[in-house]
Amino acid sequence: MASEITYAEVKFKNASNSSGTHSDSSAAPKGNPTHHQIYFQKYSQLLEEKKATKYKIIHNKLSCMKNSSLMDGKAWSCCPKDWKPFGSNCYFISTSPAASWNESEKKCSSKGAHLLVIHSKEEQDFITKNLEQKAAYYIGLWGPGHRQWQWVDKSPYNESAAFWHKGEPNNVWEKCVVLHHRPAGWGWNDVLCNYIQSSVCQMNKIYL
Ligand code: MMA
Ligand code: CA
Repeated sequence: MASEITYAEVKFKNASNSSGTHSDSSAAPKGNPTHHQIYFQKYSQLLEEKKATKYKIIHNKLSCMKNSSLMDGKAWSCCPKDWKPFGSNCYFISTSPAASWNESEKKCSSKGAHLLVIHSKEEQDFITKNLEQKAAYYIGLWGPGHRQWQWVDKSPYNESAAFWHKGEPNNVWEKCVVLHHRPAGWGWNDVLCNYIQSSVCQMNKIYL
């Protein structure tokens, strides 16, 4: 899947501006080579690697930050414009149109991503800071039955890194999971999969 994705028009940000919130900033990195040189060099490398036009361009604009250390010789870590970077991932909050769990996962998939997979409290706290307390958001956790919870990315479900609301999960018919806010804070609730809700998509950062 990832190998079928190419990216057009890459924008770079100063390494010092690491908050990642101003994704439309196009400030060139300090020193040389210039923004445009890196852009053309990297983009033509990508086109070469991916054999150009055969592949669909999914993300037209990337927002990139200079890596503090080289990752596999890649100097930049990027998220699509309007996605939020955290750790080695990019996150997209999808509010409209709200959709069933299946449709939500399909929408993420069409962006080269999947529904949110949460593996730490820090990750969940970062996401929820960007969410509306009145809404509920599908995450990439579902149960084929008998409380066998599964993450959409096939990573293992770990009970000690599960953040269920008190009293949840509570219903065998509720096989999909939302992240939502209750007076005690943010947590997970099992719900019917045809429930129409917002969602959060996640993908790995793109390293250039
Ligand atoms: C209640 C509670 C949840 C359940 C939803 C379904 C509002 O919360 O019983 O566990 O999933 O209802 O709407
Ligand atoms: Ca429930």
